[in-house]
Amino acid sequence: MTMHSSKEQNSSKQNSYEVNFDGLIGPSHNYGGLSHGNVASKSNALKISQPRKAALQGLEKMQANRSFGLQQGILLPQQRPHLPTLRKLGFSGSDKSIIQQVSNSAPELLASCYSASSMWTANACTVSPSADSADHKVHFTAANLSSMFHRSIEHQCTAKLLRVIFDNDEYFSHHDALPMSSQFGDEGAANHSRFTNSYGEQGLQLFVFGRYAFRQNSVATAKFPSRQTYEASLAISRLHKLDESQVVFAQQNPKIIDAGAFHNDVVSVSNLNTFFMHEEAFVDKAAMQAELRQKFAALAPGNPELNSELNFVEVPTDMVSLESAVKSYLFNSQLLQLPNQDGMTLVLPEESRENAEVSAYLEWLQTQSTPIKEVKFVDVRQSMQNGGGPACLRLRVALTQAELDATNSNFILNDDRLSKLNQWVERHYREEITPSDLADPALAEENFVALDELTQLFELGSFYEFQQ
Ligand code: SUG
Repeated sequence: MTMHSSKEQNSSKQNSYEVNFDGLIGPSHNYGGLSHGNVASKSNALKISQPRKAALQGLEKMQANRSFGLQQGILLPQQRPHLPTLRKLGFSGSDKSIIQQVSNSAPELLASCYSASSMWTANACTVSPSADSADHKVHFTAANLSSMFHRSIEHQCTAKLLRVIFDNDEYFSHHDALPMSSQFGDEGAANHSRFTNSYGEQGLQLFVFGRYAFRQNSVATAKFPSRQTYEASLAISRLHKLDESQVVFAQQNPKIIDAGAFHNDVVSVSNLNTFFMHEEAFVDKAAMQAELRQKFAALAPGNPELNSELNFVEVPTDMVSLESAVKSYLFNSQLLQLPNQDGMTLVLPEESRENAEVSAYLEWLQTQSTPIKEVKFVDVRQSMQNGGGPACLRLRVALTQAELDATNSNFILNDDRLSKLNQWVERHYREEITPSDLADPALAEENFVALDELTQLFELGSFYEFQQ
């Protein structure tokens, strides 16, 4: 591998990329109804899932991004069922006997340990690019996901995988998840945005939280949990060595969490110098926008090459109600800068085309003078039925050329790997999973065979616990 000096690394003249790392949807994809406050997860609880279709939809989305000329990365599914968690909870004996005991006495625990929820990689971790950090490294903090039991068991495997993919101390710095307590609830990049003029330039990071953990009398939700705390966001900004002048903290509107926006990426999405957001997304929108504008303009004073203006594209409630925003996942889209194109492209879930209010809004948006010039739609319905849209399925990692070169290239997709993955899915995934299928030890066995083969495809060795 070529070594680069840190001077070269920081050069703004270097090429830089936003690489989307999508989650490969695992073979146990099912509808467990596990996420309180996530309307789709609850309303599709215990429906029959289609794991093969789900994974193929995910791969097609990744291929579409590649066809736009973008670099596309991939993160792997986790070991499910996660029997080590069930053993921790007191179940013992052979794998088969544990599955039988749990399905008889605690089916909700079996569903939790079977969830393929690591597919939503926007919740895998928070990433800060090297241009922003005092030590000029890319920082990763695995999200503890402590609010939902089925998600709280993801972070160890996530952190391990990130260390395999970004395995170079010169460029990358890894942090384990924050302490597992409700005061430090952290949901990763789904509540984090970054504004910049170009991915390799210094940027401004926006940390969005749902509640304060230690402050009395702060505004709070009435119905659904606020998963991210201010204290967690603050800790991550410290870990990532970000300067105060480059961060803004803003509280998500509790009303909108109670309407089903359990993560901020359900009501806003950013790219470069543009913020596409619902007008009711934040508690104090005016203060947040003023601070963002002021800090963004101060990033590069006196550099005439840089634009110091931020663009806010706000969607008013009288054009798109909160209910339509949550149902259609209008904002859970990928806002992309495609190579050799002037404006930005918004890649939305099909569901937003089918919502009359949202589709009328999108028509109108394209007649307006904003950075968003084009809309495209993607079919990720299997994931959507668990509350995961196009933006949930991807983790954005801004990398310089040198950092991309230092990234494990097995995890950057090419034609060959995509075709192998499609074949792997066809070979191993069930067409359907019903809730009662989780009780069948043969399903666990099949999943392990599939994952074992996957580790060979990615040259990972004995990565999963069942292989050790
Ligand atoms: O955490 N759904 C996920 C969806 C995550 C969406 N991610 C972002 N918005 N970035 C969640 O609620 C449902 C699983 C089930 O019910 O089977 C679930 O975990």
